[in-house]
Amino acid sequence: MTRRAKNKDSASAAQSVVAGGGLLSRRKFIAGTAVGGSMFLPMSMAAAGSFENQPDSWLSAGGEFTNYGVPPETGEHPIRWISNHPAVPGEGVAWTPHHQLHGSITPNGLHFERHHNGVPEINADQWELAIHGLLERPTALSLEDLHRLPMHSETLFIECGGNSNAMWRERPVQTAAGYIHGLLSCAEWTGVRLSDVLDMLGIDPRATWIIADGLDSSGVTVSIPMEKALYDVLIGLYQNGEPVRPSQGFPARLVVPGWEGITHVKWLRSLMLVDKPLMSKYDSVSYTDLMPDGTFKRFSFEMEVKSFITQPSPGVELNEKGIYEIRGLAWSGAGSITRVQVSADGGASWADAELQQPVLQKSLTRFRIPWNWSGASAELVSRAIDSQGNVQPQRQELLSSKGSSAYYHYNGTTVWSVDEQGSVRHVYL
Ligand SMILES: Nc1nc2c(c(=O)[nH]1)N[C@H]1C(S)=C(S)[C@@H](COP(=O)(O)O)O[C@H]1N2
Ligand SMILES: [Mo]
Repeated sequence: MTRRAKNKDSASAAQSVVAGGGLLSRRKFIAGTAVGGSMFLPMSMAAAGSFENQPDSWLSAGGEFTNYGVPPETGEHPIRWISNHPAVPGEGVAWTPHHQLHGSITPNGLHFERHHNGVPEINADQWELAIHGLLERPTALSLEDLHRLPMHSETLFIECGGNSNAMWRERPVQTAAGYIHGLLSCAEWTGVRLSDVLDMLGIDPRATWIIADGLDSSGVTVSIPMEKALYDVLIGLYQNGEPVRPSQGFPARLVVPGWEGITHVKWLRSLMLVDKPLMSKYDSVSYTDLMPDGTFKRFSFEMEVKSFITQPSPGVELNEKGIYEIRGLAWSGAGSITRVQVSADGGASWADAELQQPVLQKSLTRFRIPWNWSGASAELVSRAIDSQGNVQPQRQELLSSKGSSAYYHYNGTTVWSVDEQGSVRHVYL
């Protein structure tokens, strides 16, 4: 690169700075002026123009095709991290490795799992869903019956109410982003509308709640207000186009847009219409919030606005100074994401990240912003705002409102600190 070009590049890089710590404007990044054009281009041009370094695959026929696709054997290999209760093996979670993923859809094999007593084996041919209680025509529907009803698809996140609960700890836990925030996934769910099924069976107007239970032996029984059931709940049959996976609730699960994971009852057994909540263990003990005044807040159904940075993040280190794209995920159970702000100086200054289109309701939204890492230490943090005007709180703000003995429903910020060697750690500000 000539001296003149270099000066021009650093001048444009300076112009494109949008916030402290080296956050840059996306437009400059794409135009290549900020990158200088010299980092990537000459290398890839050389490779493209030469036949000397071609791999052997160039010379012979390829391998067999399979009837079900598998991930590549070399390169990055995203996998879930499983953590089981030591005494009750069926009680546990598998975390989605968000620090290894891109885009906004979670591949089915990497969808998070939360089981209270393992994955039951269910024979789809014998399966029936009982629908009873305050209904004119109580019935049992087979999978075939459900298939004949109109189908709907929606891309939606599911987040466990216990996701990110390590963030309530006194010290910042040092693990990968996906193992802090990965009880969260996003898929296109296809199924039939619960309202269509209930309308067909004749709803008794006294019905105000619906109680869903599953076929696993964990006694997961959840009360959901009828208002929500009739608004947008799906009986989910397909996940990213293929039958719901056994760990996700095959043959049918509830999909309750924007609401906490426990309401998405898997391996559906029955739905009962009633005039009050059941107050099962999952309504009244688990997934409730201990408030600073000593009372418990129940039915915190809607997952609040939240975001975190997936790259860079602990374990996803920086090897040299220069331009990187900061990437992350944002979502809200209250609607869609309208804005994500990113800071590279621990919240002293903020810049708007680009939101990957289309931005869907109650779905994961990918955000990105270019960043020129000077080699100095930096504190990276993101903050999301949703279509209802809700702003993701800073961790300290959340602690002051919810108290420090909370366990569920953490939606505060997460800060990654980058040191001069480019290694990334989780910190509290
Ligand atoms: N029948 C049944 N449904 C269930 C559960 C369960 O253990 N049994 N776990 C719940 C919880 S706490 C969550 S967070 C979600 C997780 O869904 P996933 O495993 O498909 O990610 O399922 C919910 N539905
Ligand atoms: Mo959950």
